[in-house]
Amino acid sequence: LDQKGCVVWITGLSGSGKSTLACSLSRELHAKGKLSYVLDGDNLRHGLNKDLGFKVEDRTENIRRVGEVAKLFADAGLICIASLISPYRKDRDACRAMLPASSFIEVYMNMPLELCEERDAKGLYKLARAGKIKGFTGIDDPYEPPLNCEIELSQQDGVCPPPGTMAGRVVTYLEEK
Ligand code: GGZ
Repeated sequence: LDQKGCVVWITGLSGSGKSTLACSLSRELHAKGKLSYVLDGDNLRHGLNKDLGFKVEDRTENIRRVGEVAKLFADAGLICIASLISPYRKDRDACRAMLPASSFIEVYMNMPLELCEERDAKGLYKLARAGKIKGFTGIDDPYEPPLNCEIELSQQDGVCPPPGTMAGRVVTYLEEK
């Protein structure tokens, strides 16, 4: 396998496009003959992490477990793409600390809350606004943006770049490293 394993950690609000980017990135890498594997927070919560909710301690444990699994994939030589809200800086930093420097690439989906809320694919923001979900990230639960991420993706002139374009930015970064 002529590739070095690493973890691409995508953080951001619900609805910011993390899963879409993860999927697009995985495709782009596949097209280049690179092996990758996507660990998606929402999916893992149906299996590995189904005992966890959204309290601070649960989110911390959720991220810790995914960080450990991501490390295993990276050790095996894969590009592991983890997409989780991962709202706390210290939890993301703990995952970073599990890996050699430069093997953890933090990607921040810096999209305005208004955009995420407008998308509201699962209607969760609406429920959170109505008080039917408590502790929803961005509404009544915190999100701590990265201070030193490797890649920050945001709107350009008020529009969100297409997923393929954003994935391309990550691929370019990986190729240059
Ligand atoms: C945030 C929540 C919540 C609360 C349910 N807060 O957009 P989605 O729906 O499909 O993805 C979100 C997912 C978040 O799981 P993560 O494992 O990524 O979160 S964390 O990293 O914070 O542990 C959202 C849904 O779960 N969801 N309740 N209260 N998101």
